[in-house]
Amino acid sequence: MHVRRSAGLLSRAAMTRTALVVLVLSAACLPPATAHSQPASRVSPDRIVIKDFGFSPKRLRVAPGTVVTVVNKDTDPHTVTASGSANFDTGRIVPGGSTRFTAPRTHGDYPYRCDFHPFMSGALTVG
Ligand SMILES: [Cu+2]
Repeated sequence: MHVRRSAGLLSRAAMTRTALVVLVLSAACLPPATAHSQPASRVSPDRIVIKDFGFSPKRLRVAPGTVVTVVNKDTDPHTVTASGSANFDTGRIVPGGSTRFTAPRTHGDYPYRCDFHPFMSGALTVG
């Protein structure tokens, strides 16, 4: 039947496309070939460190719903507070302290700032 054959072709095409996307993504996720990759980012990939009134990394990429650890290595208290429609907020993190929050479950870019120091900004990329 004509309709069923078309559907079969379509799903084969879709499968091929999916396989290609998986291949491309796998290649993109491979660690850099240089010997200068940072060991710290491998040990704690889902972590934001606050130091010298700045967030590191400035932009963190995580999977949806990831529990992100925030470490405050400054001598002042800080927060990680979503600037946009997202509602994550660590509240006050004392100097030397750490806390965790759950990243949004929807893919997207989520800028955040410190409630006490609005000039401190960073971004969470979920996806
Ligand atoms: Cu701050």
